[in-house]
Amino acid sequence: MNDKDKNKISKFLSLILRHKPQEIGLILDNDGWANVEELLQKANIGFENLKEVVDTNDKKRFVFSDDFNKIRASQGHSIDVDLKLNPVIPPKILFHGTAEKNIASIFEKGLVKQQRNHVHLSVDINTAKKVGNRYGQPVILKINALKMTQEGHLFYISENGVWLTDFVPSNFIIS
Ligand code: HQG
Repeated sequence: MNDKDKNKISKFLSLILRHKPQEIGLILDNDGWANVEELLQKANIGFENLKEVVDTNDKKRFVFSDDFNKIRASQGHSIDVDLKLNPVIPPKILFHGTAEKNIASIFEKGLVKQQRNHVHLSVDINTAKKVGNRYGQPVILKINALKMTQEGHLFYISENGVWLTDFVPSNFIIS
């Protein structure tokens, strides 16, 4: 497959496995897993192509179960799924990339998860820059993550290395 075709399938999988499985009549279990056979059939994709998209995906967005019978998105859901992640202690600082136009509201209300199940953060500035770039002129915010844990906020790390939390009050945003 060429990159364009892989990208198209990846975007489709993000839609189906994170937001709207009902678009193709798919049902995810409580932990967000879809049955691979059913997905292949309903999405009209071959297993080899699906595996290639999963294996070569730049952010490792999707993961198979060990026996390849199930597949799920590792993060980014808007539908209610339980990824069964355990709280972990974050590094001192995490980053969030957003667009310039959101800044005033973020400093007023804090970072909220909007439609998704978590606020998404990264360990590196570059990833945050790319994330922010999706919505306009990017601005990188530094989050005092470790300090947040001292006040009871929980952090999780997804299977593909994205840091997740429920809410970042504005007093923990340092720039
Ligand atoms: C902003 C992609 C105004 C927030 C990325 C963001 C990521 C506020 C937007 C993943 C706000 C939500 C998630 C407030 C937050 N006022 N704006 N109080 N609080 N926002 O897409 O973090 O490529 O739901 O800054 O790479 O941008 O799809 O979240 O701009 O990992 O795998 O509200 O999605 O991953 O947007 O992106 P999103 P996000 P994939």
